[in-house]
Amino acid sequence: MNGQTISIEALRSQQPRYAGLTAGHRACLGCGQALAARLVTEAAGPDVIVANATGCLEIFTTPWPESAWRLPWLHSLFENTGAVAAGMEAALKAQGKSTKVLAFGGDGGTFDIGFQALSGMLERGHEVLYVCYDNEAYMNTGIQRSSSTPHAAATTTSPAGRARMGKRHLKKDILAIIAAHHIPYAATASVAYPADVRKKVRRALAVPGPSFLLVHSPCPLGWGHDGALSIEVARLAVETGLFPLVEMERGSLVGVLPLRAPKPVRDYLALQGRFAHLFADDPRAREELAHLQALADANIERYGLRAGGAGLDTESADTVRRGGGQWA
Ligand SMILES: Cc1ncc(C[n+]2csc(CCOP(=O)(O)OP(=O)(O)O)c2C)c(N)n1
Ligand code: SF4
Repeated sequence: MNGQTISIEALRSQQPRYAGLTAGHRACLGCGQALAARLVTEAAGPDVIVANATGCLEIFTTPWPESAWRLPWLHSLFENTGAVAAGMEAALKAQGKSTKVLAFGGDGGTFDIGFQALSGMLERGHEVLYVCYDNEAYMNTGIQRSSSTPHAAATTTSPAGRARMGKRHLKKDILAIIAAHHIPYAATASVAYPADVRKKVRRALAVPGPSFLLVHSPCPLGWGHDGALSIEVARLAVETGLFPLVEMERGSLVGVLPLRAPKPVRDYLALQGRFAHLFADDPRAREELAHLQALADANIERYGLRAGGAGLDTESADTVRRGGGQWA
C-alpha cells in the first residue's frame, strides 16, 4: 500500500459495470436476444436467479461445460418455465430471501408451448419478472413459424410461393392476453431503445407481484438481414407502429412511446429477406403490403401513439404507484 486512500464511490466507478451475461457466448453476429439479455440482466443486478426456457438464448450461452452467465441460472424445459420460476419464488419466499426471480423464454416458449405454465404463474400472483425475447419464430430449430411470427413473413414452415404469401395468420396479441391477467405491470420494449429496456426492467422489479416484458429482438439469420442492421431494423419496427412500445398496469394502458410521424411499413419490411416476396410485381404482394400498413395504422390508433397515448388510465397508474391492490 502506498498510503493513498480511495473513496468507495471512486472504487465503484472503476469497476466494470455489472453484466449478468458476459462475452464469449456463441450467438450469431448481431443477435438481438444476446443484446436484450445483457440489458435485462444489467438492469436487474446480481441478486437474481433465472429460469431459462429451451431456445437460442439457452443454447448459445451454455455450451457444456461453459457458461456465459454470471448469475444463478437454471435451464427449464420449453413448456414449464413459468412453473419452475413460480417454484423458485415460493421457495425463496419461504426462506425469507429477497432475491428476485427472472424467467426467460423465446416467443415459441412463451406464446405457444410454455403459455399454460406462464398463465398459471401470473394468475397465482408469483413475484416473477417473465421476459420474452421475441424474435418472431422458432429460431433454434430452424426458423419455424410461431404464433408470434408476423402476418406474411416467410419461415421454413410458412414459405412464400404460389400457394401463399408467407404466414397466413396474424401475430398473436400476447400483451393483451397477459394484460387480461390484471398483473401489476406488463410492457413491450425493443433492443433499439436500451435505456427504455433498463427502465422497464427496474419498474417491473419494483412492483409487488408478477410482471411481464416482451422485448423485440431481431434475428439476422431468421429475418434475413445483415447483422449490422439489427438496431436499425428493430427501431423501424417501432417507428412504423408494427411493434408499439407500451406499458400496462393491472390491464390498463399507462404509457406509450409516442410516434409523431410514423414511418411507412415498407421501410421496415424492405430490409428483411423474410418479407422480400412482398416487393415482387404481384397483386397479392401489393395486397399484403397494404394489409401490413393497415395493421400498423390500427396499432397507432388503438394505443393513441400520435397523441402520445390518448386515453391513458392514470387512475390505474396511481393505484400501482401507491402499491395498492391484489398483490400489495
Ligand atoms: C417440448 C419441446 N418441444 C420442442 C423442442 C425443440 N425445440 C428446442 S428449441 C426450439 C425452438 C425455440 O424457439 P423459441 O422459443 O422461439 O426460441 P428461439 O430459439 O427462437 O430463441 C424447439 C422447437 C423442445 N426442446 N421441447
Ligand atoms: S439464430 Fe437468431 S436468435 Fe439464434 S443466435 Fe442466431 S441471431 Fe440469435
